[in-house]
Amino acid sequence: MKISPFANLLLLGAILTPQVFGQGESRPVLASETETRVQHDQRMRWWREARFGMFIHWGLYAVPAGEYKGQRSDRIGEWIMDWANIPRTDYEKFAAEFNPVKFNAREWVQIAKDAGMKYIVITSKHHDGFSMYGSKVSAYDIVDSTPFHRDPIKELAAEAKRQGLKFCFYYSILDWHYPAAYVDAVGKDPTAGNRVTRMKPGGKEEYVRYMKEQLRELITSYDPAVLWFDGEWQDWWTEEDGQDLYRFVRSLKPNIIINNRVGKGRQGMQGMSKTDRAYSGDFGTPEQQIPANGLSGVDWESCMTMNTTWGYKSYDQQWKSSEVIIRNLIDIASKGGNYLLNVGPTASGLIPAPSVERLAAVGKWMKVNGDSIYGTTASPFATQLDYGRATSKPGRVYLHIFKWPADGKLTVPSWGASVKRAYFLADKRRALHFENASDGITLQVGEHSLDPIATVVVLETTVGAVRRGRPM
Ligand code: FHN
Repeated sequence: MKISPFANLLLLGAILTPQVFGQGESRPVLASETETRVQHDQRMRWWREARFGMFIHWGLYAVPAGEYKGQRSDRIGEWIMDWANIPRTDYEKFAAEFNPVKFNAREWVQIAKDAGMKYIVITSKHHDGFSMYGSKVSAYDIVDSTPFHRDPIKELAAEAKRQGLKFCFYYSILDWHYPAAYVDAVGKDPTAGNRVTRMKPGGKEEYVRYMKEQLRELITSYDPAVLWFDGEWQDWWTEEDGQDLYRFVRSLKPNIIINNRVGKGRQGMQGMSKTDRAYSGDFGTPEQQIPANGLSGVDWESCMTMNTTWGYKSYDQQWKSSEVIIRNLIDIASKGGNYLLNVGPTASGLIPAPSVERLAAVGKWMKVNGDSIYGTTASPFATQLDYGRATSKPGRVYLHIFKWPADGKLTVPSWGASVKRAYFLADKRRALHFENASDGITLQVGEHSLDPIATVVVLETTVGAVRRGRPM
């Protein structure tokens, strides 16, 4: 079943003792009855400052690469078992063909690091149920069932640590392969993707025990900084199940960060006021979109593909331009969010060249302008700039200019601070002339941009930047 992506409003499910909130605003108890706002902010700190991460969808689905018995589809590659209606036993045969001999953990981490990414989230197990790490609770994994016989996750975790990136896991609650699960396609076109996976009687309890054992080995053996759950929309999975799993994971690693798809935070907001229910998880997960005004008052991360698929498809060449990707990063940061940008490696273990090219272009921009993204909070302005975006830090506002003014002048709306100095982030020596006025400032930026995708101007201000949109 394809879930229609829509903005996720996440109520902070983390424990905040009643005195931290105003009266009547206490949240249900989740992971630990003692996490205060200060402790929560401390736990989220690196994640909030990081702003930019790499999503990796890698699994058996890279073997068919979007084609099965001559059938192709415009649907996402990692769902091929579903949309091509491949029986479990036939799908399992892909394991014997999966031998990613070109996989090189150092290269993958270097590509992420050079792009300016601060964390990596990789699929430990997607909906197909195949474990991309050496699992002790399932032989349906890359070490036991493929000719590769290596644990690429172990190599990637070690390399991420060596190069200073946070290593994180994606884990799917939905599992098409688990014996107790079955696809309820009775009377439905099984290739239409509207199938529902159900659990046989007693199967859910057995599966939750299995899932917890896998999560235990993932946390104790690879020490992930984030657990990025997915596949939570099944009707046999409840918000209460999510809160139980949230507590379980946090009991194994108290400072781990967990997304809202551990429970029903992604679906439950329709028709409900945001105070009706608190949802488990530490951040919202809008998918393939950037919420128009961000998600105020919560942490959130937009996850997006570079073409149209998460898992590799040999014929998907609908790549976003580097300009779109860089401006997405800026737009998301200006609204107080993180950007989780996906790559879908091939069955031979390579990140597709178009992805590598775009990530290098992002890295080139970030090398010069990263200060305007890392550790920033949302724009201090009440309305969105028509010529670009803005981010802020205490005592600074960063203007990202997409559209260069023909007359070399920009108007910056007032926001409760006055400007002391203005200069290009890429050329700090060159002071820019500006005039403070009651309704804002007029800034002279000259005839030519410094970067056609986004030129950054720094405004040094008299007071700490106003923080909007983030619980910081
Ligand atoms: O069904 C998955 C999909 O394959 C992919 O993993 C995305 C990434 O966020 N999540 C689910 C769809 O929302």
